Amino acid sequence: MRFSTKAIHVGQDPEPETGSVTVPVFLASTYRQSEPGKEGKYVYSRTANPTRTALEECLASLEEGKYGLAFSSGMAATTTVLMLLRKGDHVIAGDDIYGGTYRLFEKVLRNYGLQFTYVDPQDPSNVEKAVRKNTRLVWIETPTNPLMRIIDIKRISKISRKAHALLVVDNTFMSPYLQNPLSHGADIVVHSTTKYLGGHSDLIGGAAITNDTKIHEPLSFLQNAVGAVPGPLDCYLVLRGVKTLAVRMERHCQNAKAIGEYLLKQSKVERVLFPGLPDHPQRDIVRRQMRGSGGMLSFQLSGGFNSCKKFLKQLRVFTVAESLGGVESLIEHPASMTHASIPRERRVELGVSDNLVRASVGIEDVEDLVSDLERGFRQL
Ligand code: P1T
Repeated sequence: MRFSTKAIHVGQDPEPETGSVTVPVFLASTYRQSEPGKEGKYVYSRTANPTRTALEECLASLEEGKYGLAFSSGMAATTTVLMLLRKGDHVIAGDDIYGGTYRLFEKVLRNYGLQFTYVDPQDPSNVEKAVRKNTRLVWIETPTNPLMRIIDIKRISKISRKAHALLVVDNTFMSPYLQNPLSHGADIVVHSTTKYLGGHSDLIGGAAITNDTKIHEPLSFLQNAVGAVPGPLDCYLVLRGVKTLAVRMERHCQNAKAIGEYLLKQSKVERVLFPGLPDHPQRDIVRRQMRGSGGMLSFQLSGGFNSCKKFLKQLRVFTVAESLGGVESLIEHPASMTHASIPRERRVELGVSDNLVRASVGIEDVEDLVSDLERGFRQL
């Protein structure tokens, strides 16, 4: 089966009793046992729920994985994956990652005895040099949030394999339609399903997918033991979103490309960060590991934070908000919003400058998006 057929059918056979063509939302928290201790497939909904099972099977198949687990948020998925580690273990993480992931690592998990080193994985030798005896996990995003840097998953996977460390790729920015990290050597793929998978900015959710039984078993144990699971209605909403993922992603890619090209021509734009530009320095990796350049782009405006504020204030179609991946276009200022939890010096060092704007290009008519941006530029 190909992508959209899987998105619409895997885990979603018509319900046997009624023939319902959509997966029912099983609200039950618990299930009858025919005799005490004689458990069926479902016992208690934290452990397993039929609506969640449908979603987990579908997401696994879209990521070319065997096992999928759904969580109550992207951060819940990340936290649960990190709980595979023990006190004293070392993690190498990409230096440009979602601010909330950095905050979890630094402000929470460090207190539980995990060690973190941040490197720029655009040059894989930086990861190699950071390996210690106790390195157990490598964490990357690609493209990175918000600088849109591309990391070579295959090369990083060779390094992590040699170090006996798990490679986790947060695939939120691409969605499984555009990139399948497991096929390039990742051990676990993580998603914030809040974004493209849900696709309509109406839920918070997460997922982790793997091909390896030895990873799935302890992770599945942790999903139940920790308990950061999504409710059945949210699972249903992700499943509904996933059915149209392919058509949405095509339009996101098309619109973002047009906006990227438009931004390049603006005199007030100092730099456009977008993997879809023909002269992108990492276009060989883009071609090899991605099936499209996605709907996310960032750009730097001349005139600093003030200029960004003036620009954003004029917009009527783009909404100034955190998050991404919904049908509607969103725009934000990472330094004061999504990445505010990263200390300023560190942010500036990385390139998350005060004049950086990040856009999640939606699937509206692109002419209206361009006119909206024009309204913003007229004010500068
Ligand atoms: O918000 P939540 O579903 O918990 O997902 C966290 C998360 C994980 N990974 C990536 C790459 C993300 O971008 C996010 C959330 N990001 C935003 C809210 C944002 O605006 O970047």
